[in-house]
Amino acid sequence: MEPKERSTDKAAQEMIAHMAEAGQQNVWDRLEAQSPQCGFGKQGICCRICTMGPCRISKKAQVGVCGADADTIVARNFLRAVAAGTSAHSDHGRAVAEVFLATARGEAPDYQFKDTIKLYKVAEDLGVKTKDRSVKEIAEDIGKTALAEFGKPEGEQLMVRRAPQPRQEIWKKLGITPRAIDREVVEALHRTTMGVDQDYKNIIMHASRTALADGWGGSMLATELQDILFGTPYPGRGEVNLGVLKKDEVNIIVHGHEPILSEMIVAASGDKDLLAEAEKVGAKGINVAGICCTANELLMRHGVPIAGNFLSQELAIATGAVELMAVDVQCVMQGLAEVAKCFHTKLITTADKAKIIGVKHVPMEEKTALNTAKELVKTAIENYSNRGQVNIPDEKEKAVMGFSYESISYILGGKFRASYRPLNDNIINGRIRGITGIVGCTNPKVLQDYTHTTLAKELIKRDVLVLTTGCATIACAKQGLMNPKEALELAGPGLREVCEAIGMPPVLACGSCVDNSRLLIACTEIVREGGLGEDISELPAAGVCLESISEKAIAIGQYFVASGMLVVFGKEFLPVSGSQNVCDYLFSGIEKDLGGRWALESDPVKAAEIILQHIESKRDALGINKKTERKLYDMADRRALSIE
Ligand code: SF4
Ligand code: MSK
Repeated sequence: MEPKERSTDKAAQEMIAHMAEAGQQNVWDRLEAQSPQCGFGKQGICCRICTMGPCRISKKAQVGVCGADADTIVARNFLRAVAAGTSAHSDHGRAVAEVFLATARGEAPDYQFKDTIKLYKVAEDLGVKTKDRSVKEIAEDIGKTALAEFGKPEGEQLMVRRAPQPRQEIWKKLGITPRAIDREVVEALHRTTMGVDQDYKNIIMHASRTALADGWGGSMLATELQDILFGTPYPGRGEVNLGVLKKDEVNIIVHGHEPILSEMIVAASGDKDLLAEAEKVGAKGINVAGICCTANELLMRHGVPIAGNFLSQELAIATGAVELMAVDVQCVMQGLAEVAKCFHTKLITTADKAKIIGVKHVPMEEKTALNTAKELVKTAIENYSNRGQVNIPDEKEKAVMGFSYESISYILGGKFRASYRPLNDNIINGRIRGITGIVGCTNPKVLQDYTHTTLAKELIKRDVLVLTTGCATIACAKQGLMNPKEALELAGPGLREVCEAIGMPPVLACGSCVDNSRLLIACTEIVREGGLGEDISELPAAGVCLESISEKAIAIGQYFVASGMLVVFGKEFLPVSGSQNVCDYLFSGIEKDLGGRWALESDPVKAAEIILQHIESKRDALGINKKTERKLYDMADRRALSIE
């Protein structure tokens, strides 16, 4: 396969070609070696949860050894994916809560609370008293309460109370208001063991509860506590793509999800002594860049450049310019270890729960975080002189990123009148037709970055405001969609007018995977502002993920659906086609229960059509598509106008 058939990104194409010439294997080559992939797995109809199996459903054998049919097997696999995704986001949230509590107790001296305004807000939401108490006292109670959300023996998730009231009522009526996060995941695994839940709708109902424990629980806690610790993102400039690596500086890549260590590496890279050491080895400076969601976290808060998204992780090492890559959890390919062996790059794991065989492990502890980070930076500096040939592509693009729901409110209304009112008004008057969250990863099965960016262009062209997270954000940024100057040229006239007046791009970078919770809050704020219905399900809005690699994306999709939204997903990434009943329920029946539903479409242009139709149908239902005729008042009308 030609590099052009693998990626739309010129920098990636250059590095793919370069790796091929050098005989080095990457993710695309390994996909080819794995092809053709198992058709049963693709349809979700293989089961290996007990040792009477593994079983797979076919014309010849329409049930497993235990008698489980395709509906049960597909639903069980779906729930297991949601549970795995929920556990990933939520364990991330727990790690942040632990550092948060340690900071409050003075046991993590390198961290501090950067956003105390948000600290008070979160205290209120978690029921923590603030009157006559110090920041540390409040923070300690927030930390304890947040940690309890993962395993409390009774009660429901506290953040759920942020949702619009009618939404909370729906969850209550269906009995799916999430309880402790760990409990929902444990119950999901229990229900899907052999011989437990064998009613596909009942299984999917628990998938909603589990996913809600993610979106309105673990992920939301992760986002909120990170904002308090590291600062709530506000729009700032940055650069994106492999061209951000520097030929004459020590390059360090941070990759993964939890910003706990990467924040410290950024701090350490500014250390005077370390900068002097870098100079001694002939480097002009220390350049930190990110990959995947860690990259989003750092650019949004510190303007740290982004080297690439998921599929670019091996390509970054193949430039020969990376002295050290520090990885923590999630989306880290084991294949990195092999690629790193071909170069001087030191690959280092830092999370005890995520080691790679043959890769050096430097454990990160909150008590000594900055020292650990300094050690890593020092290792990178010492490695600079071991560089061989360097091939850094020229490509890089400017981007404005950092749209938390607070910052959207701020830029819409200004410091003293921060509100979503201008957004609601412009949706109501039709300049903006609606909003769409584009989320997701990059997957070697599809042309890198093509789907996310084509979809984003289609939507903004038709006056739909786009909010993005995760690797989809990086894809859009690489293609200039977060560069207001370039992107506004592609926006429809209504959206363009609003964005120009406010000074924002038509595609807003809202953060990492856990930051999809920001989209839930943004939707809630729009509902609260008024004029667009009483619940998220009434909004002219949708979620879309045309490209994913991870179970996390299925968990996100399900919590969007359970929050009342349409979610359009890439066909090949939701393995449910083996059960017509499960498909019928997820694509249609579930809407009666929850107001949201799934739809499958892999073509970004067709996906845009589905979203547009959905948005217009919601606008019709809200009555905001009716053209109100301009009325010229005659004298009788004027007399009838009363001034209260
Ligand atoms: Fe086969 Fe049933 Fe065991 Fe699954 S649970 S592996 S379908 S026997
Ligand atoms: S990093 S889950 S590849 S978005 Fe969050 Fe990117 Fe997907 Fe990982």
